[in-house]
Amino acid sequence: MKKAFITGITGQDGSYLAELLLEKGYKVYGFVRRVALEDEQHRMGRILHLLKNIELIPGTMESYPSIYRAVSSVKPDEVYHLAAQSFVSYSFEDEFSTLQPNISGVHYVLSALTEIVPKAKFYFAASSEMFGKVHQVPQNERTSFHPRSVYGISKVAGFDLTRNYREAYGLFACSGILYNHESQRRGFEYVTRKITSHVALIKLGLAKKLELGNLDAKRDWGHSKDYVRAMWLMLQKDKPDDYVICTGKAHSVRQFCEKAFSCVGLNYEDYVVINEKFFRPAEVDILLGDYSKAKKELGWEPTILFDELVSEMVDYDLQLLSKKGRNK
Ligand code: G4F
Repeated sequence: MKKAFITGITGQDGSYLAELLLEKGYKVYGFVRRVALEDEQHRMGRILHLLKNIELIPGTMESYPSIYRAVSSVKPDEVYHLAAQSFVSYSFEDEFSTLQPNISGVHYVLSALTEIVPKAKFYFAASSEMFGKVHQVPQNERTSFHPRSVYGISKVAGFDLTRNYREAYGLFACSGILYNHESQRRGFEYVTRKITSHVALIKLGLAKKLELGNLDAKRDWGHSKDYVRAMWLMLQKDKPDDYVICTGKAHSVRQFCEKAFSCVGLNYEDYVVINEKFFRPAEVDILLGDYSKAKKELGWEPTILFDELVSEMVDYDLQLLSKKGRNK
């Protein structure tokens, strides 16, 4: 039985990836903070249904010995490094708690693998944020990086570390340059979930308005379930490489609002209010990817596109709130 080790298993992508790997017959190990184990209901909401089938190893990404011990005890065949401070906005508020932990996390995992299981396959969650102030539209694997946040800078460093471990030490190390990917498991701080949860609140008469920042930013939004499949496919290849994973379609935050409110028969213009506090010091105006390489070499294509994604999220948030109301 193949063994997979996932950092960030409690997050949106970690939970969908764990489901996929279990379906494929893997033994799945998750690296989690000790506090998560002490507060299952709150911190492990996305993987509660999987707890019987996976093994959790407590530790911290900030400590090399902690990662070394976990990798030594599991001796994984495949490693998916998803853990990071991944909220871009927060990286402007506190650069220090994003830059160093995000970079050292990937470095520690790469170093431990090289020492303990040099034949293991490694996946790094890179990001389209690395393209930042984009040098071309759409972006592909050859587009140069121009990150616009400390978060983006940390991902460029992780991407370079991953490539260097591949080239210098022969590690099977891949980066997925993933564009924004969402789902009903997305955190409420990201713009998509913030919008769909407010649409539900407003529809049920529990809120009157939705405060947002830049409505003109454009993103290439896909579904997390599709994107974790791409992660797995990268590690099934004979040779490691880096891939752009996206839908090839961009929409603005305004269009997301328009669609989400229209799902419940409302007009976003009646509820959305601009608040300057949600603007970023440096914005990424447009991210639009080209997934031709992933299609050709991995046989990967997105199956859930914008309209379906938005309605799934709105429907889920409506059900969630209605259920909470009934349980009161
Ligand atoms: O949903 P967001 O916070 O996602 P962002 O910054 O694009 O980052 C996400 O995608 C990256 C891949 O490209 C990942 F690497 C990263 O970890 C994360 O998953 O913001 C999307 C856009 C931005 O342009 C932001 O300025 O929405 C705009 N926006 C407008 N009003 C807002 C808001 N974003 C948030 N979070 N909250 C607002 O009120």
